[in-house]
Amino acid sequence: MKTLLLALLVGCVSCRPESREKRYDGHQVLKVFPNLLENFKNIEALGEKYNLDFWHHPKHQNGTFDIQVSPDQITDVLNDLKLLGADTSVWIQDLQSIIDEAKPSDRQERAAGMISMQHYHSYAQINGFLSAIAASNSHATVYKLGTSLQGRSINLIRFSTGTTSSGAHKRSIFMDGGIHAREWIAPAVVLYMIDQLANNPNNDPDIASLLDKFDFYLVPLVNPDGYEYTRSGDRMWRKNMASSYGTHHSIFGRCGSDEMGVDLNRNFGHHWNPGNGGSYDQCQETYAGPHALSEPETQAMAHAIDSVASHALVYLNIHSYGQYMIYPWGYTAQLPPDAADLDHLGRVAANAIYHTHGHRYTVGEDTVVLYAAAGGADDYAKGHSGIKYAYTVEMGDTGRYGFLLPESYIQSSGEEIWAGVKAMAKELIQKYSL
Ligand code: 0X9
Ligand code: ZN
Repeated sequence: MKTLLLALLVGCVSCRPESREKRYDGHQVLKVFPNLLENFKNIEALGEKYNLDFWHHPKHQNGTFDIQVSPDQITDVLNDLKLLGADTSVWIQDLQSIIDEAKPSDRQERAAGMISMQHYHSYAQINGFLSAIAASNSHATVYKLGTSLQGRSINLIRFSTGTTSSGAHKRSIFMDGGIHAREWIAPAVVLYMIDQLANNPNNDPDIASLLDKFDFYLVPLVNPDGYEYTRSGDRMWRKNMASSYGTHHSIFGRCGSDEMGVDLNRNFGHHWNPGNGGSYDQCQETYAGPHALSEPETQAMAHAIDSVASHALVYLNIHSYGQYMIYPWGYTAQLPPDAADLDHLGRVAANAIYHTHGHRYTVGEDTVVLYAAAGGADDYAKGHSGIKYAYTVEMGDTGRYGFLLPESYIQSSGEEIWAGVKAMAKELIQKYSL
């Protein structure tokens, strides 16, 4: 018995561990032109029928649905689309090869707490970076906002040089990334901005004057469990790692995975409604959760947003892709009363972004520019917490790599978003005579 056990153990030591990474060989991403107005609904219904992952929804008839399709579905889906009279073209022929092309390099480990801004990093490296900054920078403090479902800390770093000259709390700018696991460019760009504030690598004279007027709150990784899962399990994962909610419109296991996940950007509590741009179905990418703020990640963020609300002027919920600077409401097409102010400041940012690397960002209200979706962080920050300038930023690109932006794009994305943030801050300094 002992010998057998030993043999088994020895056998396992020499065998290669089976790769648990989900592969996307032969999966395609289609660009689908609806052509007819009624096809917006028909194509959405097709998505439900085949449980498809919609990477992008068009707003206008000349826009495209970007739809990921597995090899066993492709013939049926193409047939159904043809019957509807929609035109299709294949954008990504083989998703796995794009995933491989945009894979992070292995040369990113550096001394403790030092990370390169040219690479995507693990949860542990990101936390090491935050701790190293807090240890060496007297203006920086790291706060733990909460714990994810799998036990990871959700951390915020604050930069503050103290109160205003009259002793009041400075106005604040709050930014977060990584609420959607697969949108790697979002945490990378939040880290880029943290690096600018902490280390001022370009000797930018603006940094000191910005910190003189504003406190900055940054959360690089809202959804650490999902993010880690995209690094080692499923590169295309969007949600958190919630297991089945049992009775909730779904049969456990039906999704082909034990982790069904909640779309954290459908789970916030301002007019939460799965039927409005989200889903009651756990298998769907936009599952809104069993009730508002059901997830520890959204609870942590909601609490953090609430606690800065009395002094925060700007909230940026950073995503990819599509190049949009959009503002509430996501739950209704009705504009907030101060929409003109949000539109103006959004255009200030978009203009600065354009003048950095020539990328055009579309500015407008969520439902006008993108689609209706309730339960978003932007709606919560503005509607519940009362932060006036709340935006969703959808970074690049516009359809070459989509969610799979290679590491070589981090630097330019960081530069342009940071230019946008600085332009907004300068505009607010003028407007509020800060
Ligand atoms: O659908 C989303 O959550 C965002 N787009 S993404 O492709 N990154 O998933 C847009 C959210 C816009 N905000 C609201 N609808 N509240
Ligand atoms: Zn997103």
